[in-house]
Amino acid sequence: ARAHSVAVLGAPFSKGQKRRGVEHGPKVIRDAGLIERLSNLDYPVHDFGDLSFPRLEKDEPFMHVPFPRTVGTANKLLSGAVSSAVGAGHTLVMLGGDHSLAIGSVAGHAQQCPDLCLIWVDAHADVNTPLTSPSGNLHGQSVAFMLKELQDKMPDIPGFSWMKPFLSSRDLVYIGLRDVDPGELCILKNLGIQYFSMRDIDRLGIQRVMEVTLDHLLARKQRPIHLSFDIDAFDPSLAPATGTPVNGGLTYREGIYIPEEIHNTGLLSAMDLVEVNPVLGASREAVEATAALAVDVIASSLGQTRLGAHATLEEIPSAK
Ligand code: EXY
Ligand code: MN
Ligand code: MN
Ligand code: MN
Repeated sequence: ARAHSVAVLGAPFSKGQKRRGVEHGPKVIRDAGLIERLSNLDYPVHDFGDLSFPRLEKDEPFMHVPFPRTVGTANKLLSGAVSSAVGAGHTLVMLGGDHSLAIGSVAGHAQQCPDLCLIWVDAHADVNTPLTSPSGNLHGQSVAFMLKELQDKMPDIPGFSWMKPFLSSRDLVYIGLRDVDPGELCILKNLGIQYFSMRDIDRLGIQRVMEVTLDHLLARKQRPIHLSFDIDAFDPSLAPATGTPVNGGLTYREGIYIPEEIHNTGLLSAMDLVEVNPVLGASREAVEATAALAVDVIASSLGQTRLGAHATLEEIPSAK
């Protein structure tokens, strides 16, 4: 049986990339009414507040990778918190912060649920290794830390000795890709990873994409799902306040259908909502629209339907 309570955990962290502001993601997502929206659904919601991450005095780049120890240490802390929350029976919602946080979030989840599968909704594949990364930024490398098949392609990055890769490439599906680096495409192809680019969504439709995704991950056996949702999967017209926007993204309806279908499996065990950066919105409206969209994705993942929350009204009120 799945958890019957939800834990919300903020991770105000930005050192997986070089732009300031994404550490304020948890605050703007909460300000958009997250906790209230979740309490309209049918289970208790625990707000665990925000983690506080240590600032390291000295953290020299590794190759061209900035802040390796800062990112490694933050993710170690996050993985412990996620592991405890999932272990206590909560469905965990992690609010980022940049997408490097998925390393700790998925690792902590996997500590409790070693057979989990991962659905990565993103414009980007975030599967660079330090040797393929054009930017060095760790938020573009999160998945490479997780994959067993990349073990001997990953150098020993300072700050990450606490973790070992734990995910098989067949236990991962990408949805929404449209900005993939050459080294990343090489990894996707070589490891035979299942992915749906925006073009694939155009061809198949989001309904078929979700059918194939869930079949790929769950047909052999039902198991816990981790959803890692990068807000930049949406079209920038809908989610402008983010660090690496890419044109041609998910529509509102596609981006809501994905979490609705995941909820309907009954197997969602933890999720991330990352890369909301209020400093990068052109206006207050742009920031609020992005944060409201994040709330819609989270609420849909947890059972909010487009026909409203689960009805408590069973009978038509009688006038007589
Ligand atoms: N692929 C590029 C890189 O590795 O630098 C861009 C990565 C952006 C990562 C974002 C948030 O999903
Ligand atoms: Mn990402
Ligand atoms: Mn992205
Ligand atoms: Mn439900």
